[in-house]
Amino acid sequence: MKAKIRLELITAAVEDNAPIPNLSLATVAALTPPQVEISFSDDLIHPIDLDGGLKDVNLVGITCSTKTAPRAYEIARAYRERGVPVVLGGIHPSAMPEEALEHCDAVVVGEAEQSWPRLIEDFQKGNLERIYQQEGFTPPEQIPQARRDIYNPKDYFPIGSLQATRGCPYLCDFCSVRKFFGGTYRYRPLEDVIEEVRSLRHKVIMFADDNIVGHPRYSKALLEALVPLRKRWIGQASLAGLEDEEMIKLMAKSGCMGLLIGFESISEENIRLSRKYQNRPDKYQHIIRNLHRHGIAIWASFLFGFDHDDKGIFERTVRFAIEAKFFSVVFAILTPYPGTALYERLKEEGRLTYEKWWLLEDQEAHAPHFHPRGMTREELREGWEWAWREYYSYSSILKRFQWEYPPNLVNKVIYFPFNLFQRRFVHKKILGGERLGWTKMPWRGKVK
Ligand code: B12
Ligand code: SF4
Repeated sequence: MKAKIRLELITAAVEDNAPIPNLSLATVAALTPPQVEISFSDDLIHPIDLDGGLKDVNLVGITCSTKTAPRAYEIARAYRERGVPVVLGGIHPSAMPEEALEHCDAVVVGEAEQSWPRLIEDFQKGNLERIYQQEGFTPPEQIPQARRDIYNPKDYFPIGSLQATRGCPYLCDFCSVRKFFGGTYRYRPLEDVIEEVRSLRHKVIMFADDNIVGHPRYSKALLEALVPLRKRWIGQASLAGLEDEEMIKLMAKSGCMGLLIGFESISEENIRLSRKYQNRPDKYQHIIRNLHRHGIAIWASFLFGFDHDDKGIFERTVRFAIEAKFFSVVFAILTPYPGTALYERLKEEGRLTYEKWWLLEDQEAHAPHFHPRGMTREELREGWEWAWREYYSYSSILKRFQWEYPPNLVNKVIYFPFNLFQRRFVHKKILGGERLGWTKMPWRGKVK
C-alpha cells in the first residue's frame, strides 16, 4: 500500500502585511486529492521556527512572490535537510523557475489547476519531475472554490477573499499579471462566484481580482447578483471601467466600500511610457468625485521613479492626493519585477543595480533597484519617504476627512483608526526599517 501523503502548505513572509487569508494555497488545497492530509502554516501569522518548528510531513508546498522568495528558499532548505521534498509555486518561481529549482525539488510554473493533481500523482508513484507547467490557462469554470478550512479564522481579519476573474488585457510594463495569467479576462461562471460568496460567513469580502470592472457586461451582472446578498466588499479597479457612472452606482448599491486604484502617476508622459494607456490623468478628478459622491472610498496607489519623474514629483503627487481626499494611499518605488517588460528594458539599458536584487538581504532597504533618470537613487528614496511622512501627518489626515460626502461606514468609523494605523506603519516600517513584528497584533506569534 502506498504511504499516505502528509502535505504541509506554507505561505512565506518577510514583512508585516494585511492579515487577510491568501487565496493561493487555499486554491492549491482545493486542487489536492481528498486522501492527502493537509496542514498549513502562514509565516506571517506564526513565523516558522526553522530549528525546532518543522512539521512531520512527507511533502511541502510553498508559495512566494518576488519579495518573499528568499524566505521561501530558506524554509525549503530546512525541510530538504530533513529529507522532505519541497515544491515551490506562485508568481516568482514561475518567473524564475531555474533559480527556484536550485532551492527545491519541483516547481509549478503558472497556474496549478491541472499541474498540481498531476504532481501529486507523480509524487505518489515516486516519479516527481522537476518542472510542472500546464498547457494554456485554466478554463475559468475549472477554478475551484478556495478551501478556507485550512486557515484558522482567528488568525485573520474577518474578511473573506475570492476571485471572479483572472487575466488582464492591459499592457502596464511594470506588472507581472499579463504574462502570468494571460492577456484576456477569464470570467468564472457567475453562478460559481455567487455560490462562493454565499458560502462565506463573512459580512465583508475582498475581490482579489486585478480589475473588478474589466468587462462592463459581466461586471454589471456580478454587481446586480451581489445586491440581494447584502455583503460589503472591497476590491481593485482600473480607472477605465470607472468612467461609467452607471457602474459606480451599481457598485455602491452592491455594497462596495472601497477600491484600490492604480493611479501610478499624475504625469501623462509617465503613463504613456509605462503603457498604462487606460489611465487618463485629465479624467482623474471626475472619477474621484463620482466615487466619493457614491460613498466609495479610494485607496490610491502611486509609483515613484518613472523616467519622467523629477525631484518635484513627490510634492506634486502628495498635494494632488491630499486635495483628492483619498482615504488612503500607497506610495511605492517603481520595482523591476522579473518577467516584466520594465525589467527587460532596464536590464538592456544597463540600469539595474543588481540583476537579482531580490536575493539581497533585506532587499527593501536597497531600493530603488535601478538608476532613475530624473534624480539620483538617494533622492528617489528620500522623496518617497517624505511623501509617506507627509501624507500621514496629522494635518493631512484631518484635511482629508470627507465631511461633505455621504456618511458611510469606511469614512465615518474606519477612517481615523485606519489612518493612525498607517501613520504607525510609516514610522515603524518605511522610516524605521522594521519588517516583522511592528504591528504587534495580538494574534501574531512571537517573532523569532
Ligand atoms: C490580492 C493581492 C494583494 C493583496 C493580498 C491580500 C491577500 N492576503 O490576499 C494586497 C493588497 C495586500 C497585496 C499587496 C501587495 N502586492 Co499583491 N496582489 C494581489 C493579487 C491581485 C491577487 C493575489 C491572489 O489572490 N491571486 C489568486 C491566486 C489563486 O493566484 P496565485 O497566487 O497566482 O496562485 C495560483 C498559482 O500561482 C499557483 N500557486 C501559487 N502558489 C503556489 C504554491 C504551490 C506549492 C503550488 C503548487 C502552486 C501555487 O496555484 C494557484 C492556482 O492556480 C495579485 C495579482 C494576481 N492576479 O495574482 C497581486 C500581486 C501578487 N501583488 C504584487 C505586489 C507587487 C504587491 C505589493 C508589493 C504591492 C505594494 N507595492 O505594496 C504588496 C506586497 C505585500 C507583501 N508584503 O507581500 C505583485 C507581485 C509581483 C511579484 N513578482 O512578486 C502581483 C502579482 C501584482 C502585480 N501587478 O504584479 N496584494
Ligand atoms: S497593473 Fe493592473 S491594469 Fe495594468 S496590466 Fe497589471 S493588472 Fe492589468
